[in-house]
Amino acid sequence: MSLLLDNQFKELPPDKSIDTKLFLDTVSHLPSFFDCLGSKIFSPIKSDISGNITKIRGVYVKDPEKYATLKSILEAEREEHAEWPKAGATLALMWLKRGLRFIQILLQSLADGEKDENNPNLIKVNVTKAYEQALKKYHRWMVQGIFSAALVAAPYRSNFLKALSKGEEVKEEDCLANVRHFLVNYTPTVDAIYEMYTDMNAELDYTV
Ligand code: 0SG
Repeated sequence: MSLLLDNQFKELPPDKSIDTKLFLDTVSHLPSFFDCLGSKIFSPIKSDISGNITKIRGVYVKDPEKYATLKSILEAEREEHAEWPKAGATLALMWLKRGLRFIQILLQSLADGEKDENNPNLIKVNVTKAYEQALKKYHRWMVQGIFSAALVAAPYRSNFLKALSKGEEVKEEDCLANVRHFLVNYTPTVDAIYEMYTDMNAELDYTV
């Protein structure tokens, strides 16, 4: 079985609204995946993503009806402040979506067969591509240093694909087919969150 397909995202409705509970239930499976990667260096990344999810859920549970969609949470928080708050679920989702974009680009790059031909069992080219496109511009040198350390600890391609298959020996092609299947709903969901931040002018471009 595939770890990704066990936690498949649902197809978006035509208006691309994202059901908060469904979204939170699906993304909350992602942090445990870091435990399969075999290095403690991933712990701060796992904590960051878990913290984002906890924060969004904390807002949602206060009034599940009012916060039924991710957009309704942003709208409510926008109304409470004179400008977009550097706090709350709006901030947590802003960072979470960047992590989700990183995962999307990494998986897409693997699914597309992008490789370092000299080191075909490494995933550094895929991880670096994801980092440069999704995260790097938000990081100052110290956080970029965490990335460099994580890159050194990145698992071999074969081990990464095995982890995605929950430790089972699955043919590479079958595993990549599962990755592609997972991306069918995952990518539009991440795109829709990005579109929402753009349309609502909610993106904050500072660095950490
Ligand atoms: C398979 C190999 C994988 C390699 C993985 C490499 C990944 C890249 C490494 C990047 C290192 C990131 C370390 C953490 C950085 C954090 O400082 C930033 C900013 O964090 C935000 O800061 C918090 O997320 C916010 O939390 S909140 O919920 O309370 O709102 C908030 O604290 C904010 C501070 O805001 S301020 O007060 O300044 O306004 N986080 C990131 O950059 C996101 C990192 C996501 C990485 C996703 C990697 C996925 C890997 C998957 C592997 C399959």
